[in-house]
Amino acid sequence: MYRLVCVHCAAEYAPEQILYTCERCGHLLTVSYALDDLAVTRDVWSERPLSVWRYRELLPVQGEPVTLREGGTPLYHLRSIGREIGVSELYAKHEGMNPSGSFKDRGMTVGVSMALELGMRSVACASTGNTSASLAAYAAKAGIPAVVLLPAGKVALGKVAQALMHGARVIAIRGNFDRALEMVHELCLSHGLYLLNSVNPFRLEGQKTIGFEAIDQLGGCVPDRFVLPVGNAGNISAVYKGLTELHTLGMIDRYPMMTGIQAAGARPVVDAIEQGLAELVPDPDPETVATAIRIGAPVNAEKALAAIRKTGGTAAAVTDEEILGMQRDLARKEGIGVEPASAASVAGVRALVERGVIDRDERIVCVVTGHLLKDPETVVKQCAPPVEIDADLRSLLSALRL
Ligand code: AN7
Repeated sequence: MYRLVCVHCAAEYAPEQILYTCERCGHLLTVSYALDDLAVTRDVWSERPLSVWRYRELLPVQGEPVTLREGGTPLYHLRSIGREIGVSELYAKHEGMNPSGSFKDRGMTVGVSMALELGMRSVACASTGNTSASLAAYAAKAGIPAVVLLPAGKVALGKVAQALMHGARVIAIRGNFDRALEMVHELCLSHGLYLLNSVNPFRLEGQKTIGFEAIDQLGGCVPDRFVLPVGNAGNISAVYKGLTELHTLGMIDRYPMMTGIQAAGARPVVDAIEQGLAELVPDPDPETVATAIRIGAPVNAEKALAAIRKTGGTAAAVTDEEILGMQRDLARKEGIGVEPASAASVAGVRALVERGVIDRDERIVCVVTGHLLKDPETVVKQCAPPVEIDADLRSLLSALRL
């Protein structure tokens, strides 16, 4: 059993209430389980396949979930990049290997399942792209309509293609993501659609399983550090929340240092950490090539700042050049294709090692959040086009300079 609890004033609400913010103080809600009554062991989990649903005792869904087989993503040892940076225990959890190509699927399998259990019959979100692609797919699977609001002209091609093809009603607003989120929130409250942005407490429950899986894949070992790209700061908050549950259950005895990486042009969380601010100052005009994290007013900042501070972690910004450079390195030196925002986590490790903030002995798990094919335009811009030749062997040998 669980209740919804305000992250700020601890007011409690019954789980069946359709509520995204505390009625007393307006802050976000989180799912709180009666962990003392929970009969679950690592052995029970390890008998199930690696997936979001391996951990179902720590998820709010009661019945059969709406699933496309999310989670169970590979954890790659980055031997080549690790050697270059001087960190031998560097890993990447490739969330691009989820059904729609990003970690959002972990949230949506839980979020859309809850929408149905709560009797909601339509869903909506604002998105920098991946949330909309994922919501569209899971709404299609569930057989319910979805509305998605995107910042016009600022969403990577593959993500728009997915949202359209899966049949969502796709609206592009002349404004940024932060404005789109305000609008869709109002729409959901006034017209009864179910809001599946990361203000939704149930969606984040699915995303916390990234941390569970990574620990399982390391043979039960807690890494020294988790590094995640930060946009709305939902994912880093979710992973930390999951770890607090494992800790309460006695399954882990320490916390990894939670580390958030933002783009230099969209870095309100980094500023808050560096300046020791209690509250974040929104950036009205965020800009970065990593459009997934082009977010100026992260709604989960309160939780993310606490996660970073309580675990002795940190936050850092990387430039667009560093992001794209690491996207190429991951592709060419490790065979791992990710979108720019995802490369930010590994680029952040490189920068923090160089600055002496990260110790080279640390065991580090970077979450790489979305697939390379999400943003083909940014890929093509970085690479020379194919060499076109006449269809004969002489031309081929000449093109290959053989
Ligand atoms: C690839 O799709 O916000 O810090 O609307 O797509 O939990 O927001 C995407 C975010 C990192 C940041 N990497 O995660 C959206 C959206 C990728 C992403 C993030 C996003 P949060």
